Amino acid sequence: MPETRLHTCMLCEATCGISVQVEGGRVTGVRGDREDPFSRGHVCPKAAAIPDVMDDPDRIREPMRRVGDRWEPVSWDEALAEAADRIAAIQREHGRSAVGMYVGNPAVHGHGAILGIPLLSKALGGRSRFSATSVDQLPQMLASLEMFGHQLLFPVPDVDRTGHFLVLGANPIVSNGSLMTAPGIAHRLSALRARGGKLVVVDPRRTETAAVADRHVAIRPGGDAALLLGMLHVVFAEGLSRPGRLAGFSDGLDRLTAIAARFPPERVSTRAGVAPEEIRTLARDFATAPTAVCYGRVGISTQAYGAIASWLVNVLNVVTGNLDQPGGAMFTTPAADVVALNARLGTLGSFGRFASRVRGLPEFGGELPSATLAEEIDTPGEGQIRGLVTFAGNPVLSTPNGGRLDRALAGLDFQLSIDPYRNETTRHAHLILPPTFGLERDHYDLVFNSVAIRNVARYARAAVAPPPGVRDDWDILLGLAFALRDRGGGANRRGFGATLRAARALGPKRILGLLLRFGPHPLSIGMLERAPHGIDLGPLRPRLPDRLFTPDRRIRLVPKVFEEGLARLEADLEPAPPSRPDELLLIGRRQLRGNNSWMHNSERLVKGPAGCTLQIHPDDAAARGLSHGAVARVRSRVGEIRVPVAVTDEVGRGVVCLPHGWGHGRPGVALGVAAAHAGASYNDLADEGRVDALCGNADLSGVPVTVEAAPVA
Ligand SMILES: Nc1nc2c(c(=O)[nH]1)N[C@H]1C(S)=C(S)[C@@H](COP(=O)(O)OP(=O)(O)OC[C@H]3O[C@@H](n4cnc5c(=O)[nH]c(N)nc54)[C@H](O)[C@@H]3O)O[C@H]1N2
Ligand SMILES: Nc1nc2c(c(=O)[nH]1)N[C@H]1C(S)=C(S)[C@@H](COP(=O)(O)OP(=O)(O)OC[C@H]3O[C@@H](n4cnc5c(=O)[nH]c(N)nc54)[C@H](O)[C@@H]3O)O[C@H]1N2
Ligand code: SF4
Ligand SMILES: [Mo]
Repeated sequence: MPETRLHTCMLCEATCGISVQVEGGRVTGVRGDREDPFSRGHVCPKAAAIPDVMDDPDRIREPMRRVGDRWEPVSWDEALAEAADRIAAIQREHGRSAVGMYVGNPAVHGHGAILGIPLLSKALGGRSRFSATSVDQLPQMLASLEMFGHQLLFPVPDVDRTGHFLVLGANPIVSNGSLMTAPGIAHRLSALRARGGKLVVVDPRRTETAAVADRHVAIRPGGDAALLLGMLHVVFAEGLSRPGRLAGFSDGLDRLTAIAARFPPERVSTRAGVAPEEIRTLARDFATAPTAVCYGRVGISTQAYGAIASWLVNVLNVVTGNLDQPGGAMFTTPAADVVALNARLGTLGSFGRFASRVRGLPEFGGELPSATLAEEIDTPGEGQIRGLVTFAGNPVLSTPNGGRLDRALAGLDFQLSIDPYRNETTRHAHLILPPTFGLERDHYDLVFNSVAIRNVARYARAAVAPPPGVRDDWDILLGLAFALRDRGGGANRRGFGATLRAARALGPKRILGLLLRFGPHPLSIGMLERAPHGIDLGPLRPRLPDRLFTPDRRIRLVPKVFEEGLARLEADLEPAPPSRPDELLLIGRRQLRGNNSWMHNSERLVKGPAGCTLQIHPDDAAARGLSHGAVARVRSRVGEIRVPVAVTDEVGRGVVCLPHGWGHGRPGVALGVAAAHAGASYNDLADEGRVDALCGNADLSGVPVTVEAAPVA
């Protein structure tokens, strides 16, 4: 008899409640849970592919050791001991920073991983930490740290109550929202328009979200900081600034006014690629709406002025009185308050405490920018990285100049990867340790409940048993941490040993229970288990100034780093002409049937028309003799790829668009389905030399490329 179990989709930030059909210990179907008070039955096509990963014949089901080109199974005890021995040996000879760690995106989708990673990190020691943060939301974390005193205190758009939603560089209809947990966002956007609200999308491409908006502004890639400065100018110049009660606990309004005065729309228009009158209209519509929220995501983060743009998004919300107000940008009150926990542990965040060895890029939150990982491995000298641990990441496909990183990984003395797949990155590992996945483990969204547009909580118990040879991420991380500690890892060995033993005694579920008990809502794990559809704790409420973590509980409107960073932008307001007349600017896109680099091995997601295509404007295609479906050769400073073109006016002239996460055709990759739909990698074109100079985040937007018909091989 099939049974129904309730769970949570862990693939993206929407955290949809799902109803899982289980038969004979296997998952036979996944549907949206209509009784979930938050997601109300919404799911996207990816949810049905969760069991594809669980049952994937290519999934790794026991620890594997590479001997040359061959892979052989190895016991857990042997694997953990060997990993710790080899890491400790490298660190003894070359110092702690000689072994690095890269943590990928799925790490934040599992509470065991989130709680376990700091323990492994401490056991490793050293400074060579990298993660997907620096190819993603680092600028937004920096803005939160500098303005609100905590790198994880994100303002979240109150989508359900806003009257005016200004979206820059995000495509929630496809991504299902980011730093904005809002399952069923398409319905929420329709509801916004149905109640007379406005949706405005600023994006170089006419995206799926722009297509349902009241207005689409086709900005020049990297032009957001300039645009926002122009808007701010108009707000002040036309007397539309009304911070209201926020003025009582904000510092720097005068300095901000003076800064804005320097950037009239006429001055920023070229850089933004938006006409002065349009900038004025955007500013007036925003500032005069009864409620409004400005929101930016990947498109404003992964670009040359991402930090400044992220700061200005917050600033615009403050000066128009829309921060911490219903219908504006608000702060979630999560049941398990990781924001407060981090504050209590003294990890509010940090910036620039040290710099990377080769290029001198700044530390952020104890990490270095991923754009510098390859050169830290392939540049000889003291402090060179010789060993690497990768956890739930695929940096060969997800960080700029993945080709260089691919080659660098091949030269490591030792690589350990914790991942269910042998993919473009983990194929270089000497050992792969396979985790439980998806519905095989309990689930609580520590991170995404903290950026949800309502206060919600849901605990899901594992729906099926895992294959016998895999272990929970938590157990793997803790096992490694113990093994490293036994070999001298961890700064204060006795204290660290006690921490590890306490962590093991408690386990993630009881740690979560403690967080709930000491959290802001009267909740326990037991209560959550008795309400498996999830609990709605109500709409977001104003939280300031109490929720601020700055020492004086005041908002810093003009942090020094951003004010100083303006000089670079000012010198770049008239962008240099292209170095070649036929140059085009490359931007990215996400796809409904994909999840960054790792869901392409699900037949149901990749079947149908090719997913990896280069979108190009009809005029640009014609000028190059390219017709729809023809294969183009695309070249940048760092590499070249071949990819079929899709001729469309979704992109403007001069801009081409390619999804990231493809490029599965490399030898040694064990992804049978994905190899048949290999595509090519965006990050073989993205240039690791291009970063936001202010914070080191990767600049992936507007990569100069040339496109031509591929010569027949
Ligand atoms: N050009 C370009 N590059 C980008 C982006 C872009 O927009 N354009 N986006 C960037 C962004 S936002 C992100 S977040 C990064 C993502 O970059 P990464 O995090 O480096 O890569 P993913 O593709 O998410 O790979 C996730 C890996 O985790 C494994 N995995 C899945 N579930 C689990 C699990 O439960 N446990 C463990 N241990 N492993 C698991 C998968 O098999 C896969 O190998 O890419 C970035 N790169
Ligand atoms: N289906 C699916 N959902 C996902 C993912 C996935 O791979 N597939 N990935 C998940 C992850 S890791 C993340 S971080 C989120 C990301 O969520 P989003 O940020 O909503 O997703 P993107 O589609 O990357 O949106 C970025 C937009 O920025 C635009 N853009 C590029 N350059 C610029 C620029 O200079 N200025 C402006 N204004 N816009 C620009 C792009 O055209 C694109 O539309 O999505 C998550 N959800
Ligand atoms: S929208 Fe995200 S959370 Fe919801 S079903 Fe799709 S992948 Fe899962
Ligand atoms: Mo991301």
